[in-house]
Order: sequence, then structure tokens, then C-alpha cells
Amino acid sequence: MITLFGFGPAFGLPAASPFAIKTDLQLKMSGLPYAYGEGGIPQNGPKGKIPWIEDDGLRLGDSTFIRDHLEKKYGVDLDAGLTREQRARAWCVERMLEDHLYWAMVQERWLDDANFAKGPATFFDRMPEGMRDTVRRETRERVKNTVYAQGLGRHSPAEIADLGARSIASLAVQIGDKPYLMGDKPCGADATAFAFAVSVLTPFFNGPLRDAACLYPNLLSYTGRTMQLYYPEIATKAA
Ligand SMILES: N[C@@H](CCC(=O)N[C@@H](CS)C(=O)NCC(=O)O)C(=O)O
Repeated sequence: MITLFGFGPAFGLPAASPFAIKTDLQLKMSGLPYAYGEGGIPQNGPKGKIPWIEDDGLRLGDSTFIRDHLEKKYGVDLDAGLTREQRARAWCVERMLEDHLYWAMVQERWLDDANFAKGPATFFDRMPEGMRDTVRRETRERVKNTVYAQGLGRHSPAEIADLGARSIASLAVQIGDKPYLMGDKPCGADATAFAFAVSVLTPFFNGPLRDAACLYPNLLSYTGRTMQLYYPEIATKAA
């Protein structure tokens, strides 16, 4: 039995981490039975990040390698029916979201004071009181240094939002008026596209990235449609 770690509803979303939403959705798409594990915090994962899975004694981190494992071990193809060109395009979209938009999102959630206070700061609420504030402050500082090291953090918040908005615009164009990224039915990259679009769009946070995403009615209908299909309980609550 596969166990997924790092997944759990937060901020009006299926999970706080877009990578955890992606993996959860790819597990749903695969049709394989799985369960949610306890203790899904980054430090416990094999790569120091969430999500990870355990499968017959194997502990595997990173959403892309998890998908690979599912497809190879269980013979599923989340991109069945796609052309080579569509598969290549799907990879480009995923890289744009995971390695670019993600960091702009981190800026909006972690480095904006109001968003941090109501969002990521609460991750530490259950820590012992004596260490809580220190760990919260040091973790935020580490996140800030990571965004700087990645590169986006060298720009002003307005410049980061401008770059992030270009990725959002590009995603909206890629989806166009199709129900899903590559046509009438969801493919593997829809898990990523949905995860990032819905994470940026959640009304739980405010900021220029969310404002940018709200400009695209097709992104709103895309996330609504995908939410209804895979997370009807959350879609109903939000309605
Ligand atoms: N490449 C990884 C990225 C996962 C990732 O960045 N997870 C974040 C949460 S959204 C994390 O666990 N960060 C903790 C840290 O960097 O210490 C994947 O695809 O799974």
C-alpha cells in the first residue's frame, strides 16, 4: 500500500504545498489505492521536503520522481494519448510552475508580513512555547535566504510579482479555452497546473500574484472544474 506524506488541507486548499497537491492528484489520477501518513513535515522526508511516499519499504521524495515510480512500477501512463510534442510542452509548463512561479509564490506567502502571519507562521503553532517564536523567525529567515539564492529574491517584490504574473499569463494561454491543459481530459501535468493555479488563486492570501491570476476567467473555470472532479468536498464548501 502506498502512503503519502505531507498532504493535508490548509488555506482553503487540498494542501498547503502545491507539490503535495500535485502528487495527491496524480495518485488520484492513477487510480491506485493509497493512504495518508502522519508526521508529514519536511524534516522527516528523505529529501528534507514534502511530499514523499512510502511504498513497500521504499521511501521516495520529490513529486517528479514519485510520478516516475508510480508509472514504472504500476504501469500507468498519466499522459496516455498525448503526442511527443504535447508531452514536451507539458514538461515545459511543469518546469515553469515548479521552478519559477513557485518562488514568486513563496515570496507572496512567506515574505509578505500579513500573508505570513495568517499562513506559514501557523505551521509552528503546535511547537513548545519556549522555542516556537525562534524557530518561526529562523525558518522565515532561511526561506528568505533560499529565495535570494534561487535568484528571484534579488529583485524587488514588485519585480518578482511582475515575473510571476508572466508565468501565470503563460499558463492561462496554454490552457486557452480547452477544459484541460492538453484537451478534453486531464493529463499528468494538469495535476501540477491545477496545484499551482489553485494555490495562487486561493482567497486566503492577498497579493499581486493572486490579483494577476484573477484576471484570467479561464484559470478560474479550470481550477473550479478540476476541483469539482477531484476534490468535490472542497468545491462544495467553497461554493
Ligand atoms: N522538487 C520538490 C519540491 C518540493 C518542495 O519544495 N516542497 C516544499 C514545500 S512546498 C518543502 O518541503 N520545503 C521545505 C524546505 O525547503 O525546507 C518536489 O517536486 O517535490
